[in-house]
Amino acid sequence: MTTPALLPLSGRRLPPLNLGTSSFPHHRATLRLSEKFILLLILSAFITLCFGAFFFLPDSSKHKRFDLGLEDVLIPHVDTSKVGKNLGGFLIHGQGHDEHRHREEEERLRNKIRADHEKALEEAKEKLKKSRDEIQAEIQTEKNKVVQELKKKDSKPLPPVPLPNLIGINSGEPADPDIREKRNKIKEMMKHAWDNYRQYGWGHNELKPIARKGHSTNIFGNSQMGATIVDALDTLYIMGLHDEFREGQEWIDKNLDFSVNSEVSVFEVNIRFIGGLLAAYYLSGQEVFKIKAVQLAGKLLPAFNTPTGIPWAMVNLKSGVGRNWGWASAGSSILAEFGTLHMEFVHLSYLTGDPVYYNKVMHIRKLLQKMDRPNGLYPNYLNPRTGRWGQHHTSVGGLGDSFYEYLLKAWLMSDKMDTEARKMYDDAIEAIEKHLIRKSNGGLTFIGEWKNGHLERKMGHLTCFAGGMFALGADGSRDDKAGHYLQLGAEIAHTCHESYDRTTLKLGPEAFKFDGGVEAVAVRQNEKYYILRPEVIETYWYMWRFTHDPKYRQWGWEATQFFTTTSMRPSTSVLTFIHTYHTCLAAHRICTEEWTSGSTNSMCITSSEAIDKYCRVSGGFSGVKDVYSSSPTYDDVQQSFFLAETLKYLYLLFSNDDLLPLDNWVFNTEAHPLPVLHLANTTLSGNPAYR
Ligand code: DMJ
Repeated sequence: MTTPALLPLSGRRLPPLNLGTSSFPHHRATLRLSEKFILLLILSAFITLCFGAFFFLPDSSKHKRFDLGLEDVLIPHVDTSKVGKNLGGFLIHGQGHDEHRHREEEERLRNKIRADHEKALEEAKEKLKKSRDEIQAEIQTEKNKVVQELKKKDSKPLPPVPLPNLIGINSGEPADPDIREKRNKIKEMMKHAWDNYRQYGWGHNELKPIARKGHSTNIFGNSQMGATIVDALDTLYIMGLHDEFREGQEWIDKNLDFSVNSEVSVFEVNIRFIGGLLAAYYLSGQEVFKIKAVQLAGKLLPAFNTPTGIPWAMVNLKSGVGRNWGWASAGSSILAEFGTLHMEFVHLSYLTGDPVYYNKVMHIRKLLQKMDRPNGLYPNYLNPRTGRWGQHHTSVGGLGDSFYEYLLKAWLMSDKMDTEARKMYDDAIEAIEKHLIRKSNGGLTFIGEWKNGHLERKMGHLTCFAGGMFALGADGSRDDKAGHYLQLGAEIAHTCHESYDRTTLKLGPEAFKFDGGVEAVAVRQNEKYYILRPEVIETYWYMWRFTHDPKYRQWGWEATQFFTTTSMRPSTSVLTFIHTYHTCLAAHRICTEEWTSGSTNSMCITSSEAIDKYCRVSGGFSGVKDVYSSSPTYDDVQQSFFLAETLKYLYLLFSNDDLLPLDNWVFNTEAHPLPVLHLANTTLSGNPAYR
């Protein structure tokens, strides 16, 4: 390889020197003695010149050069301002007395450093005399001391804040024995999910119920942060599973540590961890949850260090370095992610008396308010460096969904004082109704996705939450269109129920179309899965609370039947697997027939019990890969949101309305209830810590 190839000079290749074969043959690699001598002479002349030049430099520049050296690190400068006014010029030549003192001072420091060095060497020698185990034990003790110190520092008590009105946290027992039985069934399912996680996945983020081991995804980074524990706490609490709640609390107290070198999703950590911890704090009053929530929030704050203040999607909890998802349009942050922090961050400021969290989310809101919106719609992508929209895609499902939800809920959570949020919600919903909501040929109302001026007639399972949102926002809507929005909520609930009803398993696919003769059915294979998502049941519950139409409980129970009837038992051999699977199918068929004919004879009940006994995955609950297949395969993941949301909404659906009444509680997007704060307008002046 030629030299230019190794060291390109400003990208230009050097032409090969043509010295002639006789004077400098190409194959000769060494220099003659005389040539070496000349080179050495040139080199030594050059070095002498450099040294000489140094002594001709003015004094001040000599000092500067020394200041940058090792001396600067080892010998701290004497602070002249502290030494006394008269000594201000103590480094200037010609002031003999000062120079003398300076030398003395340096000498003293040098001696001290020498002594410290010797001491350290002695200690090291002593250490080396000890056994490997002894040294390791000593290191561990030192480490523990540091961790304890840090913990003490982090666990400083927060300023006392008056707790908002916490009503309806232990109620909801229905009088009707049938409803009570269903409610108990949901509670038992929660216990099944929890116990298996406890046994096989404890401390991991999620559970693989068939492999019976821990599971995680990149949203939680690479460390085990017990996502299921944190996400499940408030569901355990409202179901009265207090022993399990205490187990979770103990784990959090002892093990939940955020000083880990792990890159997590800011949004997911906020809605699941901070939301979960705050809800657990409000429900139980246990300080540990509040303290952990605040510690974690501190770790998320560096994500906001972008030129616009729009946070990165991911942040490393240890280094604070943030970045965006590689797949997002033009390096953008995602609307549903940076727009779903408001509720939790307002609560953090309320509880700590520190406005930093509130300011971060209000800054996002103000920035969004100022931006132009194509057709009044918010695109899903916003670049945090330039502050410009990415691709003009708008969705009420994935990438957009909870941004709209949080506008409405910010208003509700402020006891309807945050009218700015309500206005933004009303404006956004009007544009969505105009451009995204349509009726299919078969009369089903659906919410499509806007892609560069074109409406894609497809709706996601995630979008189904919007039925509940419309119902929740009906009261207080612009031009008093409450009836209209309640009706819209009912229509979305109906469409989403249809998407369930048109499948073999009576469970909804991830996305379904309204195009080319297709109505509420998934077309692509990769849209046919169901991963225990909550959105449809969430909408049933809101609709139930606002209308008390029994069909919503009936629809919720249909879904519950699936969870208890069509899951498959893990098997020790292929034969048992096939046997179990056929038992499941057969039993499910009998049960479905009995159910649709409205009969509740003992055969169905017996079958149902048998199905529960034989068909439920004994290691927990799993999602399925194809809801249209009569022989579905399982994804082997028990999502943490199944415990946080799906089972909670089901439990609430079969509870009385006095459990977590909607006048006092607002659910974050992960179904964690946060109390309404009685704040004056959008400020935090309701909190004495701010006065
Ligand atoms: C949950 O984590 C939250 O509801 C989020 O807003 C979006 N979807 C998942 C569950 O489907």
